[in-house]
Amino acid sequence: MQRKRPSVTYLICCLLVLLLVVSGKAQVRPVNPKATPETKNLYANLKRLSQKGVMFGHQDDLAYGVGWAYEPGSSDVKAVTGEYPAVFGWDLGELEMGKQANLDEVPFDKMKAMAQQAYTMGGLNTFSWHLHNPVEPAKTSWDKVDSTIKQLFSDKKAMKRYKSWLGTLATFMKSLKGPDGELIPVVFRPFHEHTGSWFWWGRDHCTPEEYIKLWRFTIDYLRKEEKVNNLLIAYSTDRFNSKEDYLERYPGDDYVDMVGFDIYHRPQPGVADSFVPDTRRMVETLREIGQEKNKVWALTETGLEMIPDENWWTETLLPIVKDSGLSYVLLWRNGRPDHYYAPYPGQKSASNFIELYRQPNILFLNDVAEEQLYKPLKSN
Ligand code: BMA
Repeated sequence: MQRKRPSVTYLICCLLVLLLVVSGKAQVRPVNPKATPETKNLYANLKRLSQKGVMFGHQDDLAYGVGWAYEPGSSDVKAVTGEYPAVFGWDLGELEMGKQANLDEVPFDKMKAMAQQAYTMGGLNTFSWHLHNPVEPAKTSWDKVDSTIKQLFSDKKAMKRYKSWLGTLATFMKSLKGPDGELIPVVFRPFHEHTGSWFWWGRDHCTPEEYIKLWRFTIDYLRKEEKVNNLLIAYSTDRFNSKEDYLERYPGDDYVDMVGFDIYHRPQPGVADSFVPDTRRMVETLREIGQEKNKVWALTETGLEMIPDENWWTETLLPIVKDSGLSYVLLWRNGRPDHYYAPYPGQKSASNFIELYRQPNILFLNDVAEEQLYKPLKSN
């Protein structure tokens, strides 16, 4: 008996199934296999969106700005451009101490409500943590104590304290809920700027092995003991010289979703300014690492304090982030009239900031809301 040849329709169907399987496999996944569906969607969307443009972010944007605080709806970025940033940065420092407000006086209940607002509007939240020293809890992040990590792992009382801090952190993360009761996925960026030595977890105060041990313990504890499944984990250094330097304390591909670094522009009178080429070089190294590891990459903190250069946005920031594949760039907080990193109406660089805002590949909230970060990956 002659065998029937498969029909063209049948072959096309097989091909489509194959394509679906292949594209499904190619979709990037967070390191936590138990990540919530929205967290998985967010990660895949961050990867996709980073091919379209760089999201603009600002620390404490909804909380306060130059000359105002806690006025619902306010934002210095919005006051200048008419639009909110796409990324909202927050810091959990002193949550572990049982305080009602963080180290910069942002009440945690308000922070939670603002993070919910950012999520509902379609933006992204990222949390850093300037935590105190778990061995000597009266000491802050900045009190440089050598060998804290080593002591933490040999001092039962300190370890118990640290676990309770992680419990408090987990409770906060698990209390972030969207309108339908779903957990809000966020980027968690612990133990940052560790290629510098100004925090107790910095380079001069611990060995690479100790840093990695603390990182893995922290992430495992949150995931496995506290069952926190709405975090994307960001590893972010300060200045670095090479790929090897960047990766010296990298805790491993199973412990990191996003690679980033923090870098501030601090021009010195009489010294040639190489901030743009230096930072762009770091961005390129980061891109290489991100591509090799199939992670998302971001400029997790930057800025020029008080922005005295009126063209800073298009002449300094833009050449650093343009066509870089960066997921986002986050400017630091507008804390005081002498400590701010985003313009406010009337500030010297405000009109140049609008030029940055108008760049098609620099994404603010409305561009990003359209992309539906928390929904399954769009096919286009
Ligand atoms: C620093 C400064 C401090 C602040 C800290 C944590 O860069 O802005 O004023 O307390 O970050 O947010």
